[in-house]
Amino acid sequence: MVMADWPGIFVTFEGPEGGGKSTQAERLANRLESTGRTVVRTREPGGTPVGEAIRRLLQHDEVGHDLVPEAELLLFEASRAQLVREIILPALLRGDAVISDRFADSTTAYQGYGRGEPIEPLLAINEYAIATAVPNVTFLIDVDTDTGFKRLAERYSGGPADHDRFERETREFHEKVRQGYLALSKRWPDRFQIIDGAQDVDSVSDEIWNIFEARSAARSS
Ligand code: T5A
Repeated sequence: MVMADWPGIFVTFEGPEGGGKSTQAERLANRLESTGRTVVRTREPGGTPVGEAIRRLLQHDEVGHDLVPEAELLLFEASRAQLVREIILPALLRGDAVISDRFADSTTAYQGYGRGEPIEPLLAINEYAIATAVPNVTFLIDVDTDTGFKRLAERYSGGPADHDRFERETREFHEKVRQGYLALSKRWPDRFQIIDGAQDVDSVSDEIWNIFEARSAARSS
């Protein structure tokens, strides 16, 4: 993958369900904005009108239940290709900070390691979808499957209908996803920062902020 030299900074949050990605993406964005930085917040699947329509199909629409694994994978990539070209690359070229709640590593972890789609061809499709938008830093918020499940159970008091299609997958599936993420962090140790998501929310966000500041300083020196 070729990392482009844009003036902005691209940060992604990744990890298993319930680790705290959305919470921490929001906190980092707020903290950055309080320093005067322009922040573009986005999420996957979604982030554009096209992507949000794909998100509904993938996660909640009944028709999505019939998706074959190959179609599921390509829909995530279609949402990503749109997001990169419509939102992410223009923002990075303007010099903004882009913070994305999930990105291409989610496809490798869920569709690759979780569903068993072959990893190397999948990485090539990821590259096609993201073009030059390789994240500068990826925070992998790691929690064990039991902790992630417990947090989601606490959040949903309305029963199984509230859980999306992926949250209803087996424990074994989610364990494979988690191990997949850890394998990816070994493949790209410079980009990935593993964060222990079992800590309390403030400790996690302080750790992320310190790493972010150190990396920003290193980039501008
Ligand atoms: N997917 C996505 C693929 O299969 N392939 C792909 O290519 C892509 C992009 C997206 C789904 O799609 C799949 C993966 C996902 O299954 P989503 O709705 O975006 O679905 O779901 P997630 O990204 O998994 O988001 P979650 O909300 O489930 O988890 P988060 O964002 O990790 O956690 P968060 O911040 O929402 O927190 C969950 C709960 O835990 C609490 C929060 O208050 C909340 O109640 N919490 C903590 N509690 C204690 N201590 C902490 N440190 C806590 N941090 C948060």
